[in-house]
Amino acid sequence: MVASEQTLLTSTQLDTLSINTIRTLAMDAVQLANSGHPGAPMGLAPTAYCLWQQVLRYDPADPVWPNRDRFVLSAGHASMLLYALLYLTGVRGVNPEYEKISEFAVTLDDIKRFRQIDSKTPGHPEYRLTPGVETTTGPLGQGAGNSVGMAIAGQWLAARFNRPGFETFNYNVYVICGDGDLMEGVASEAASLAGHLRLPNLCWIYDNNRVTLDGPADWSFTEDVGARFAAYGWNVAHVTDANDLGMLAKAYNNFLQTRDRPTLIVVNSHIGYGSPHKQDTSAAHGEALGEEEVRLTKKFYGWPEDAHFLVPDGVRQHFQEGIGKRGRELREAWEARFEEYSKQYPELADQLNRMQHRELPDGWDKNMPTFPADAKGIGTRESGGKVLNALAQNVPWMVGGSADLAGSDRTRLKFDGAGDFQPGSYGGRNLHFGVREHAMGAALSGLSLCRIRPFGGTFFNFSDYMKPSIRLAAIMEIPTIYVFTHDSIGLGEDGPTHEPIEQLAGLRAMPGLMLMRPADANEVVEAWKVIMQLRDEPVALVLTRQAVPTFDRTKYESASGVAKGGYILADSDGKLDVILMGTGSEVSLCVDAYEQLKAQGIKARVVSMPSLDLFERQDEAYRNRVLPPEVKARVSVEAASTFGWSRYIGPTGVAIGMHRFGASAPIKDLLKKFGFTTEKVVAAARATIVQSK
Ligand SMILES: Cc1ncc(C[n+]2csc(CCOP(=O)(O)OP(=O)(O)O)c2C)c(N)n1
Ligand SMILES: [Mg+2]
Repeated sequence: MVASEQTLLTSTQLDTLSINTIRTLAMDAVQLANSGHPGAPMGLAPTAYCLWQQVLRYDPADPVWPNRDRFVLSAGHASMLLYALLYLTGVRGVNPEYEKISEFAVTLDDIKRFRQIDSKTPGHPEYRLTPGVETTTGPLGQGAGNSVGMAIAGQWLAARFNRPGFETFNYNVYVICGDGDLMEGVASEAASLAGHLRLPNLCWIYDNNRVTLDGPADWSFTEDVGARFAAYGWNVAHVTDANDLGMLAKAYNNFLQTRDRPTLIVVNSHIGYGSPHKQDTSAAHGEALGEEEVRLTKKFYGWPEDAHFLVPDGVRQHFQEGIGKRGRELREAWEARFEEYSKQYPELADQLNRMQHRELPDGWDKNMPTFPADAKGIGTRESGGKVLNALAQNVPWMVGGSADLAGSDRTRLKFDGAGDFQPGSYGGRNLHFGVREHAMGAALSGLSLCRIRPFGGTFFNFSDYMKPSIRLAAIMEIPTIYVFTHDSIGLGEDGPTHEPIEQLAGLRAMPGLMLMRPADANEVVEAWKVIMQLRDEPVALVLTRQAVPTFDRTKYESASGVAKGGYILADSDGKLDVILMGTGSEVSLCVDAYEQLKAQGIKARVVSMPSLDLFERQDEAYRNRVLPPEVKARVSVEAASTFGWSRYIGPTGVAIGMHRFGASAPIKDLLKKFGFTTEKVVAAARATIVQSK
């Protein structure tokens, strides 16, 4: 039943034809690329088809409609499933300004170029590269984690922006996940959080096919997943036959009726279902089926065996009449209501428009605190919390929280009306992630993808617990904000388990992530100003626990130099003898050493380098002005691994840093033990002057 018979097809036959089109496109694309996973898209085709065609409130003509239902393919290895859906439903493209354009997101030619260089159909779905892809997935569990942030965003937007008669936000978030996703810790953390928050707009669809790459899931995964989710507080529904569209529709309805908690739909399926010839599931898995198996499977589907990338007449039209028509009507009705809403609530509508384009409100940087010179000073976590609270009052869609350390990392929003995001108070702007760093990382991305400006805090050392999510935010180029405090051995008594050593070097090595480690309270203000203006870059703001002096800016240079990543803080007239450079809490050591050297007649310069990433973006003339190539005597000071500093100190420089894990003791003893003293910096300066002669 192909092409010519289309006019005679019943809706059931059209269902089958559409499902088999998805399956054969996946088989053909993987076969041509000789790479990828055909089995998962084949087994999942009816589940995804039913969701898109009958349930999803999504207009393919406008993939950035703010109230669209979100579809997340957490099982990113099944990417061909998503590409087939984007192609068959005719999802349109968007430009970098998030405006829709007439081009299709994915064409049949794109599908033929699956996994090829510069194609719009990469191995795993990538946000930004392929319109219609809501988030980048592939590392298992991450999409599921993102979806909790998207669902939080949905509830928050509804609470903040809906008005009587204007249900501006009521979208749902659907996730397809597999055994792998549900084995990963991040998904468990996220599910636990979603259950606590009773997010009613969240639906995970679990492809319970009982196999993973290595073989039967029984080898490693035997728990009762449904019971686990029930214990998390989720509604759990079962579909015992993944090919039964009636059962699938009932399960989706069950979700739509359940308005007091998230829903897990457990779908029992067989990977690569429909291919009775292949009993060994492994081949249907991480690799192409092979020409012969493709033919046999097509024969089983009643498909012309020699046709490749066949899209029978009527299939795309069928999708247009289903999801296309439903989505268009919903979106158009929404737009008409939004026009009326904009008249009645112009301020709210303006906020939504700015959010959609990642713009800031006017006056976003007003009432910034200023910090007078103070030799004792305050911790940068402290000044950071003050700046954050000032900014969040100016930017109503800044929402965030901490992984159970808000009291320590100072990320709590304390002003009137900030509130807590909890069941029953979804308009709160303080999120309580609990001790779930990884889910926090993934959820922050989900929030950002729904246009909220999210921040999340924890101890810097625990950035490792969320690094896979940070990495994906960097790949996606989304402006998430990570506030990492207790940034060195300076945290003291908690000892080596809590003292970051290699984290600065590690995160600096990550492309697309901006790292900022300001030196004093006024650098913190400037750092936050840079951060707020980022539109397509995540940032790690790294702050101290301990007090650091607030520099006298009448004596030293202005903190506005932070915007250039590195700047001259203190200088000497005439020919320089030595450059001292540092970041964060160690800059004050450089300043103290500078003063001593000055008294000894040595001409030194202090360069504060809060962001090496930003510094590298400055032109050569500026960089050479700050770090003149002819001055070879250089010292870097950072209470962390010295990895990376050789680039700035050169062969005759000295890097003061950590070469082992820290220790548990009061800070003053640690700084002495590990050599973070003025004397040590002065001695290093003298040594490098000699070495570079
Ligand atoms: C974090 C992470 N670890 C490992 C992989 C490699 N990987 C891709 S698919 C897969 C098996 C997943 O099994 P399942 O979720 O059951 O999907 P199915 O094979 O059933 O489609 C693995 C281990 C990955 N993508 N992400
Ligand atoms: Mg599986």
